[in-house]
Amino acid sequence: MKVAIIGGELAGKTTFFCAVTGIDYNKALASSAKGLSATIRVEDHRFKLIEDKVGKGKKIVCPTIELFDTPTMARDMFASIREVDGIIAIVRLYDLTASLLPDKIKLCNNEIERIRAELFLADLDILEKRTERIKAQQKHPSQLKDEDVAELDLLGRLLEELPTKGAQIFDKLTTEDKKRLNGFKLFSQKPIMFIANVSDSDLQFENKSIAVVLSTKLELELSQMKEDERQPFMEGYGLKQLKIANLPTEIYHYMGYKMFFTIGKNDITGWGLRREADALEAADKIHSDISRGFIAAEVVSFDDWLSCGSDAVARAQAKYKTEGKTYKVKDGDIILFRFNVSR
Ligand SMILES: Nc1nc2c(ncn2[C@@H]2O[C@H](COP(=O)(O)OP(=O)(O)O)[C@@H](O)[C@H]2O)c(=O)[nH]1
Ligand SMILES: [Mg+2]
Repeated sequence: MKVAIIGGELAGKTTFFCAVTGIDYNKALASSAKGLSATIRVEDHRFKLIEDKVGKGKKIVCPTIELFDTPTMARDMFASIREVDGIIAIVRLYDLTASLLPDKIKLCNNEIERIRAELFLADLDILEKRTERIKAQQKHPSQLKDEDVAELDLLGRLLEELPTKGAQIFDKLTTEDKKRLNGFKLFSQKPIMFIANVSDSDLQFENKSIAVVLSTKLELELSQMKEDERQPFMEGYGLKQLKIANLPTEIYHYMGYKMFFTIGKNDITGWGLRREADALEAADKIHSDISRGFIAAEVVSFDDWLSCGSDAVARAQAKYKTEGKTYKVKDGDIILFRFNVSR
C-alpha cells in the first residue's frame, strides 16, 4: 500500500515521516525537496497473540506501507502522488498565536478545508484537461470513437456534479463508468486521514475531522529515546504510549485495508487486502496458482482461533468453516486454501 504525506509549509510532514519511519531528520531534510519514501511494517498486535499460542521460531511477515514525504503542497507535485492508495494530511496547529480553543478549532477547520480544496481543484484540473483533449478530437469526427463519447459524457457529469454533490456521486456510477474513472486516480476517491500536529500542551485537542492528534516533534524526540528513559517523559506529557506506536495499523485500516493471516510451517504471514476483497482475491494475493486452482478456503475467525489456541482444537470444535470463492474475507480471518494446480 502506498500513502503520501501532504500538508502546508512547516506543517511537520518531514518530522512526522521521520518519527514513523525512524529515518534521521537531517538526512531526510537533505532530500526532502524532491520527496522521500520509506517502507514501514504493519506490526499488527495479533501477530504476537498467534506467536504466543504456536510458539516462537516462525518468521513473522507483516504487510507494509510505502510512505512518501512530499515537498510542501504545490500543484506540480500532485502528479507524483496520484498513484497512492491514500493520503495523510498534516494540519499545522503547533505554536499558534491563537490561544483560545474556539480559535484553534476554527484554524483547524480552515486548514482542513484548504487542503481538501487543493486536492479537489487538482482533480477538476485533470477532468477539464481530459475533456479538452477529447473535444479537440471532435474536430476530426472520424477519430471520435463511441468510447470517447461515453467518456465525454461522464466527464461532463462529473464536472457538473462533483462541486456540489461531492464524492458520493462515485457510488452511483455504472461499472463501466467506474472503470473509465480508474485511470484518473482522482484524490476525491482516495481516503484522506487528517493528523493534527499540535504543541505539547495541546495533546488533548479534539476535532471530529481529525483522526489522530499528536506533536510530531515530541513523537520524534521520544521515539529516539530508550524505552526506560522515555517512560518518565511520557508520564510528564500524560502519554501512556507513543501516538505513533500503533499508527501503521491505524493507517492501514483507515486507507480501507483489512488483513488475513496464514500460519505456515515456518512463518506467520499477514496479508493485506482491500476491504471489499473476497476469498479468490485473497488466494491470488498469496499466489496466482492458488486462485487459479481454487477449491475452497478453510476459514476460522481470529477470535475463535485464539480461544481454541491451536489448529487442532479449532478443527475439533468445528470452528473452521469451508468457504467458496465469493466469501467476503473478514479482518483477522485465519485461512488455509485448498487448491489444485492441475485443474
Ligand atoms: N514546536 C514544534 N515544532 C515543530 C513541530 N513539528 C515540526 N516542527 C518544526 O517545524 C520545522 C519544520 O518541520 P518539518 O517537519 O520539516 O516541516 P515540513 O515542511 O512540513 O516537512 C522544524 O524545525 C520542526 O522542528 C511540533 O510539533 N512542534
Ligand atoms: Mg518537509
